[in-house]
Amino acid sequence: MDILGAAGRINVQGEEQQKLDVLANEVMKEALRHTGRVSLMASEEEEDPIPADPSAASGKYVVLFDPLDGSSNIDVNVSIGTIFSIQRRVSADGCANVIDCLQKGREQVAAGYVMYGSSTVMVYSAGNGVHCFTLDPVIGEFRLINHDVETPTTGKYYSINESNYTRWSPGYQKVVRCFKGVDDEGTGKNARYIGSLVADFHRNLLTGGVFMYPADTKSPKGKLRLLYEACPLAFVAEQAGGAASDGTRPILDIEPTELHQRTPLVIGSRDDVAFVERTLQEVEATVQ
Ligand code: AFP
Repeated sequence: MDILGAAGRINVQGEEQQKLDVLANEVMKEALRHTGRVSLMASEEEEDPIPADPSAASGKYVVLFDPLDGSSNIDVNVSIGTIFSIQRRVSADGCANVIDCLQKGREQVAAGYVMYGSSTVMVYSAGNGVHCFTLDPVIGEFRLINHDVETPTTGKYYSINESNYTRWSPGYQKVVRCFKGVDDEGTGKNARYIGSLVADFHRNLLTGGVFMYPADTKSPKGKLRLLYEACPLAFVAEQAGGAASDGTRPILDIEPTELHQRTPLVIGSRDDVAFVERTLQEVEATVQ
């Protein structure tokens, strides 16, 4: 099957689509379209919301997804994933519409991800703890391996693309110097960065740590997508006792205004996220 390499198209995010991005998007749509429960979908790969079958027009739920997160890692056999967010439909009659998608992360009914790594794991929360399953290929089913996952309150890893250092605000530069132990108040963390959000998040969820993708001079609003990436992972993080912020406020409290809205993201262990927010605030105060 011809599934590797570029598809020769640019998606709505302005990024080059890989063949597997396109295939994963089709698989997700097909799987959700016929459930009868999903009236509308929204994908990171498509500009507009995608209606389900007319027979499912009254479906109670809306599903938003990043079909294949970590595209740059596909062809080199590094972990990638699928992220999903489930919202309750709020529009009363007729076809569900974009308003059903533009709900705060706090309103999510459930959210989670599947990670395709050395094993295939599915992690989800329906608002009652975080549960982790692994795919048993022999029986073709997911087995529960870890229920009520709790992430450490502080962790040993920080994860960020440091090649963007000169494009960050002084606050983020300070945070990273602290994590490296360069500045006095250094917390001396170890660096880990895969470049697939799902994989970076999953490692930090289990071991403790903080992932950051700040706004920078190249992406002034941040790079990651609020509805397809930040909100679902923030929901999982909070349910596991962690936190997620855009640097100043909880991700789950952001009122979305656009389907493909971007946001800065700081996510992971609670105390580490609080340290980042505090440091950003302190540096901001001295710069002004
Ligand atoms: P997509 O593959 O869905 O576009 O996502 C990649 C990603 O949004 C996220 O998974 C990574 O954490 C981040 O981009 C990596 O970005 P950099 O290559 O700029 O570090």
